[in-house]
Amino acid sequence: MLRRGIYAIVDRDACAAADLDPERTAAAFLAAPLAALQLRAKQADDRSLLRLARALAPLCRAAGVPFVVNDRVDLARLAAADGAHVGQDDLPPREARALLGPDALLGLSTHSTAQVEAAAGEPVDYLGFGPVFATRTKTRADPVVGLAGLRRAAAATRHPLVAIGGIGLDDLPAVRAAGAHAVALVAALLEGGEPGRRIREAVERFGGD
Ligand code: 3NM
Repeated sequence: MLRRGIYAIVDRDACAAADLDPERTAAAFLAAPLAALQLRAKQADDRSLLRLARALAPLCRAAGVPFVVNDRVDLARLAAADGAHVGQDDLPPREARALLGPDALLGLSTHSTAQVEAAAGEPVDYLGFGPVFATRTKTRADPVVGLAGLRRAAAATRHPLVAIGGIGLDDLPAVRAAGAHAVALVAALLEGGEPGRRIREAVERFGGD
């Protein structure tokens, strides 16, 4: 079961663009109480992704934060991560679950109410849902769903929703009110080059249980 709160994504390419080291950025995020920390590295070759995943896994374990690898179930296993997050074109959830085992945290990206409904019987712990707002982080992002779309999706599923896409710190209360169980953030946590300060602000603005 995914905790409520901030789902911090360490995006290797976004970190590089912000002149931040991904490992240090992860360490800064982990000083705050998080729902999870995800490693995302779309441009990375397998070896660098595995190396980075193996560097982040023990940091997350020491902090007591579940560690999730984006897209790559195989590398999640090899790095002894707590789980993986798959997209609509990655391994299907059932196959991902078979590789990861029953206790792993498994998430699936969804981008419409139809996809949310189609995920009803899938063996996943949560659904990513977005983009809620326009994002520059994801190339070829799906159409924006907005807060109204998030509200409709939340009403259509029993899975916890992790809202994602273009979400700023000022948006957190509204996104939570629209039914998000957790909120995934990339760019909003890197602005200003002080990830430790931004993550504390995010956790504070999302609010407690
Ligand atoms: N997935 P930012 S939107 C990785 O819609 C990702 O599934 C999305 O980054 C989806 O917080 C997105 O900087 C980008 O907008 C999130």
